[in-house]
Amino acid sequence: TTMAPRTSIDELKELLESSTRILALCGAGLSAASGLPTFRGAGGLWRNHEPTSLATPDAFEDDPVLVSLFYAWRKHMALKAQPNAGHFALAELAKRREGFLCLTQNVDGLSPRAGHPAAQLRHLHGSILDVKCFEECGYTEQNNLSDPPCPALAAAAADYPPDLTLPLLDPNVPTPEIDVEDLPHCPNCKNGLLRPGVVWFGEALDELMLMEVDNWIARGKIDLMLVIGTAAAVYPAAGYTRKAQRRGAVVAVVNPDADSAEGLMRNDFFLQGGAAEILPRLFE
Ligand code: BJW
Ligand code: ZN
Repeated sequence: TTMAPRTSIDELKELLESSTRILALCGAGLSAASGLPTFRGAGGLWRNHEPTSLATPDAFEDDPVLVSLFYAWRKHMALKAQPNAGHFALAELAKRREGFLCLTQNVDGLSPRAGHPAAQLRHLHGSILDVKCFEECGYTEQNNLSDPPCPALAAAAADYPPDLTLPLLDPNVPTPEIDVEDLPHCPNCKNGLLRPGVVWFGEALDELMLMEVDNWIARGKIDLMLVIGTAAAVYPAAGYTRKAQRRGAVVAVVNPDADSAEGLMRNDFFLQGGAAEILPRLFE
């Protein structure tokens, strides 16, 4: 429709109260107030690289040192960051509402740290705290907290700004010289390099997880779909909005940027603002 979306937080609260099945899709904007940069738009560059150009198997193949440095830095920031009021509000909603499922594209681990019950949270794009073998021998390691990930990458830590509010690594500071052989290798096949347990462009999302999500969606009518802090430009994640609409869901977008919401086929509610401000008011 061409109708302007509703913007009343009280009206959305009312709908939320009467909803039994609620689905959320979260993105990098949810963690913005924790000091973690988003992918697209201001502040996204790392050493003059687009973060999305580093998030591919080809980038790792071409320059494993560069991509490993990028993820070592991202992991460091994720571990230093604290969950914000938006993560806590979603975690509280999950505890109060059995019929709430939260799909997050974020790999930073802030939702679990806010106490979000695991049964009501799916990490569509994996976790930056997980490690797996690049050669796909099947080796994986969960919740690896080592920061930096290995001694060779520790050299780069000298380069980290002490304060997360500072911009990303200075592109004028030369990339530390690291030998590929000194990057962490797979203890299982002894051959592959270790890589973060995230989903890169061109890689499949976990099949079992996708099935679980589809089963949840198929179980019945969805009353409300919350689209929080995401440009909804990456698939299959973005497609859940459409799937929820087919199950009858009213779509509510929480985003400071009106243009970001435009990409969705239709949004019945648009609450303009930061997730850390809007979500606590919505769920209180
Ligand atoms: C705030 C805020 C505040 C700011 N409060 N909000 C269909 C059509 C076309 C292409 C495809 C298609 N299907 C698949 C594809 C290809 C591709 C794709 O989608 N490409 C598109 C770019 C078009 N998809 C894939 O490749 C996926 N895999 C796949 O499809 O596999 C198929 C397959 C099957 C079988 C075998 C093999 C393959 C995988 C996608 C993986 C995405 N991975 C990344 C990197 C993860 C690791 C890492 O973290 O480094 O995931 S890319 C990056 O984008 C990351 C994010 O999760 C994801 C989404 O970004 P997000 O969260 O939306 O962030 P931003 O920055 O874009 O937006 C932030 C938003 O927040 C903005 O709106 C701001 O306004 C807002 N905001 N402050 C609230 N305070
Ligand atoms: Zn291996």
